[in-house]
Amino acid sequence: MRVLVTGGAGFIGSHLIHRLLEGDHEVTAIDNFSAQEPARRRADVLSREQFTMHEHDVRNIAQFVRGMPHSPDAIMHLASPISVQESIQNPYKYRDEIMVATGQLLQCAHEQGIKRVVLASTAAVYGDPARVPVSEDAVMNPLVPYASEKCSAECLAQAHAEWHSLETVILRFFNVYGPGQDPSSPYSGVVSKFMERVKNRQPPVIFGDGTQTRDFVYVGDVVEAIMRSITQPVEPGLTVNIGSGTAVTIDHLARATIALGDTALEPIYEPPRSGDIKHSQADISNARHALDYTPRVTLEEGLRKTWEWFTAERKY
Ligand code: UD2
Repeated sequence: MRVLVTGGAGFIGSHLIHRLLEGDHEVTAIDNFSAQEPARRRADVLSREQFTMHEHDVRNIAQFVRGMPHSPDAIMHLASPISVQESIQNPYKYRDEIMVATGQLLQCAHEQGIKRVVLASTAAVYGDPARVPVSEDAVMNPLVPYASEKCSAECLAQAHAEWHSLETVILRFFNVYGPGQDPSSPYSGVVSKFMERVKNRQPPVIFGDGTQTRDFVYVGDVVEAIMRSITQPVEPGLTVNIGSGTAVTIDHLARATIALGDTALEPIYEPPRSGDIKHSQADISNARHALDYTPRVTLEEGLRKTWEWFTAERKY
């Protein structure tokens, strides 16, 4: 297949591109390299035949797609800012780069006769769910701009599935982690933050009392789910949770990371972050059924692989 990946130099995007190339697909990717150094290094590592990476802003995605010599068969739309907290500080960035860009992408896919668009959405659309594990039919309850823009993007995708029979697939990612996740931004994922701190013999910093839970899903499992959603027959508008199905406390995560570092550190506790939800855990029955998705990497194994990457010379 010919696949366009937006956000191709990002954490999930670079893993996905490796997997697509292994499967002999032809891949074009765009990225604005907003993550700077790691993103550029990832792009270099990935230079291969059957693959091109372009520096391009997702807010002008239609211009890029219209200029492609051959239309792709499918688009995997990963380009997106990802921070709950940053979206509170800068909501317009989130509106433009999530809702506006996705709307443009869907419209252009329709005009160009592209069959399938897979969207990266998020567990944040549920807000603080009434019960966990949460399934896809739970009400959307976005609590921050990041989540509400993702809700809007989902609605646009559903509308395109309905009006134009565009094969859209919405993947609601839970907390994705693994090798290659960049710890350097204040908004980086907690696993990368804890790994970096423990590697430097500093205690992990926990926001709140550490009893909040998250569903951590290994990036390799996420990539398998994406591959299936690109290549398998699906009902247009399919919406599925992509998590591990298990909830873990942040306290447990901190202690598991400390154990990997073989140190006697104790976590530091700081006030909770604004916009933080308390509990998150995916019901993954729909993904199992519709995509034959099975998470294979346990948290213990995933953390070990991630730790090995953090402590070896990092290769993005
Ligand atoms: C993550 C994703 C978000 C969305 C969501 C879906 C990132 C950066 N964000 O948001 O895009 O998909 O999951 O579930 O991947 N924490 C600490 N210490 C730290 C950092 C974080 O205690 O140094 C806590 C934080 O307060 C929160 C939990 O760890 O309770 C997870 O934080 P996060 O930033 O990794 O991810 P989250 O769930 O806000």
